Amino acid sequence: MTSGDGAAAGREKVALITGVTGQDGSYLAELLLAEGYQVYGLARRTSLQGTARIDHLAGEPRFRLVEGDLADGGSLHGVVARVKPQEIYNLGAQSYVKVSFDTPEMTGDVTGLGCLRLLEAARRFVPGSRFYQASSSELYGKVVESPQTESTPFHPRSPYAVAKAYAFYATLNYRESYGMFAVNGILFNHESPRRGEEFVTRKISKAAARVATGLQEQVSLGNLDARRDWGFAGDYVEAMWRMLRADRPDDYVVATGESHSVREFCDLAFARIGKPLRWQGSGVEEVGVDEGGSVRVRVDPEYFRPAEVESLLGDASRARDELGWQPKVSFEQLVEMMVDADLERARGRGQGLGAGG
Ligand code: NAP
Ligand code: G4F
Repeated sequence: MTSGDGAAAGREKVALITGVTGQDGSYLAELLLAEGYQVYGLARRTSLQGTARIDHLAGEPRFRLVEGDLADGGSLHGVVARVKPQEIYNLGAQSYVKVSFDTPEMTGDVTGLGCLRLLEAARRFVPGSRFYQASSSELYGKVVESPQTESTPFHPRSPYAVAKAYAFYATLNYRESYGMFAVNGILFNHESPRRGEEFVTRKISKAAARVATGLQEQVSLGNLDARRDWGFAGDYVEAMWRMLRADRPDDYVVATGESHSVREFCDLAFARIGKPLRWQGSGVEEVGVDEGGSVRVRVDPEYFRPAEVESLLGDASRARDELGWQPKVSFEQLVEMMVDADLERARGRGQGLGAGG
């Protein structure tokens, strides 16, 4: 890890990304580097190096990692004071909804308060900077209308979503109280070959690839009826960047406008490996069976959540009309991209999590 020393203000545009080792952080770093930015990525110390998604950027002179933690305000103040970024993207979070039920305090601290700590560092050291908060469609939770827009009321259904609600309003509050250019991107689910393996899309694409290569027999999932508006992460980081280049600060929904079930994701993934599924049974007895009669998908209540978000569907009209943003990758292309990347990995030819993914 290179330590980032010295503000680059007055030279090229400087951005700070928290969560740079995550799925979105890696794509955003690539985008900003391609746009000529000096990029500082905040990373925390872990016992094993967790930089697989950004290792391909290691030799890039305009990319630096800086040590810090969203749970540690002092570290954030130190980094922001030293780097003096003009743009701050707060992507860091405990982002897995299911785990937030097991670690609600930590999730609240990092995902909720962490945003406030970073806003406060920005207010003190770079009040003229532009601040992006990674808000989430999980805020809509128990949805009251469909599709969801920027004016749909929130009803968070997990400690994660409650923490994101805190961060959403902290961001809005700094905009209104201090006149800061601080915005929320309300992003619906977005996936990629770099998606964490615990999330349902990657769990399915990886399982399908391993079934195809004889490494695995079947996969156990939770709620097959859950519906999500799934897009491609590479498209969504472009919306983040466009939000910070807008004439005025505002909050934006980012979504495809299409909703699909977990079952449909399985259908496409297993069709891609030449093992289309038919579904038998219902409830916890439901199974997805291939043409040879082998059970490839089954239901395990272990993956159910104490409170479920059943269905999400976004309306990104504002982002389209005001930012000129629209998704490029379709749902079908996304599933194929993820299964194909996992097939390469299962065959030992994959490029890892970063470049090429
Ligand atoms: P991700 O892959 O889980 O990445 C999360 C990042 O946060 C990782 O870099 C992680 O670092 C970092 N992090 C965790 N705890 C931290 C701490 N205490 N201090 C500093 N950094 C910490 O998530 P993602 O899918 O890229 O999502 C990016 C952001 O968008 C998250 O805030 C997420 O909640 C939000 N979001 C995601 C989606 C989606 O569908 N992907 C939709 C809406 C909103 P380590 O590598 O060290 O763990
Ligand atoms: O892939 P998931 O774990 O994503 P979830 O909960 O929608 O959260 C993701 O998207 C949010 C945006 O809406 C982000 F804010 C958040 O950080 C994260 O990136 O689950 C999707 C759906 C859920 O309804 C879940 O119950 O799939 C269902 N599901 C069914 N079986 C499963 C499984 N989810 C997981 N992770 N694993 C399963 O076996």
